[in-house]
Amino acid sequence: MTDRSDFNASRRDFFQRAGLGAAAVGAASAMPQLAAAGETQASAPARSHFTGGTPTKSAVAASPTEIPAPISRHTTQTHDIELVSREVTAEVMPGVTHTFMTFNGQVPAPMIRVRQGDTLKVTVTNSSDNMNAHSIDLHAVYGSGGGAPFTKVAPGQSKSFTFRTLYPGAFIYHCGVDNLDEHMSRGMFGMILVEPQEGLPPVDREVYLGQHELYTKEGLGQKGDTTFDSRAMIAEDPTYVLFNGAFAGFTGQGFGPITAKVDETVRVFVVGGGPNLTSSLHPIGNVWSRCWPQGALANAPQRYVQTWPVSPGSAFVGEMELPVPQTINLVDHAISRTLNKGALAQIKVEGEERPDILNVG
Ligand SMILES: [Cu+2]
Repeated sequence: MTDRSDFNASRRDFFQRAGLGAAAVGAASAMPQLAAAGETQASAPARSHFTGGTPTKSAVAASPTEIPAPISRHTTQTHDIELVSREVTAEVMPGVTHTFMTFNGQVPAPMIRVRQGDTLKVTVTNSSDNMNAHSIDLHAVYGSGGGAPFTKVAPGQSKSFTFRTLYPGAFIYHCGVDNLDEHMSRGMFGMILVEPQEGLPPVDREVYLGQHELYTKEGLGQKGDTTFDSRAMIAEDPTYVLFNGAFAGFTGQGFGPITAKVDETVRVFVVGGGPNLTSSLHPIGNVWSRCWPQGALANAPQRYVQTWPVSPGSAFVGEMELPVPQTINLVDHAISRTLNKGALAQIKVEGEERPDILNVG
């Protein structure tokens, strides 16, 4: 049975502390231990730029800052890309587990970062202890099914194909089997970033997130292992809406926020795993100074955009300036999904106050 009262108490408390929905949530409730845990994590030694700690073995959440470095070379290259499908049981939130389907054990799948004109040999291996067939469809591929027909592998099998990247952009890749909607919901998606030949403008930090929704037969927050609910998926009524497979993972209540410093520029890559919901991606207290909707990097960026839809089966690249210290809540501004279902990640910007820009009182 779902213990909704406990769950809602913790949810109200959390979002109140996060500065979200304060008017709607009423009085603060207990769970101060979570705030304390968040403070400890925030002061932990840095790993890459992500100081919130490494996602634990019990989670599939990919660290949002452990991504390949920007490309500076001016020549083409050939890459061997090896992806292993793994079905792993991990926590959606403390005490709630689900058997995710993944590439390489993480959600989103590893960012593949190449340059326009590069050649990729992609190998998909299906772990012998998996229960399902898997494959890969990359939206950076000219050709049948984006590679899915050539890479469908039963447990224990391995298949490869080779393609050349002819156009730039940030694209999704995902499992392409017949019930790919379920496989994407359960985590089988990631980004392939094909940088334009001239590269991307330099920034101080880059962040990688994947939004998707998970459909379970058990109610929101119900403890224990959860089973996938195909009916709810077809009705597009998810239990959880997540970044990186975790309920509000990159916050003080989860692994800790992503960190940055005043006067930096941060670039955020978001891949829309869906399988059904379009994210209304908004950075609360900031704006996308430059963004490339749909990850279409060949176009001039849009300027000063508040919210941009990130469709399922697509991607988004946006950059923010950080003139003042603040905690930026990255949300799906279909806001019930953030307030109730977990679609929240935080970027904590540290540095000197700028009263000439923002002065309280
Ligand atoms: Cu699959």
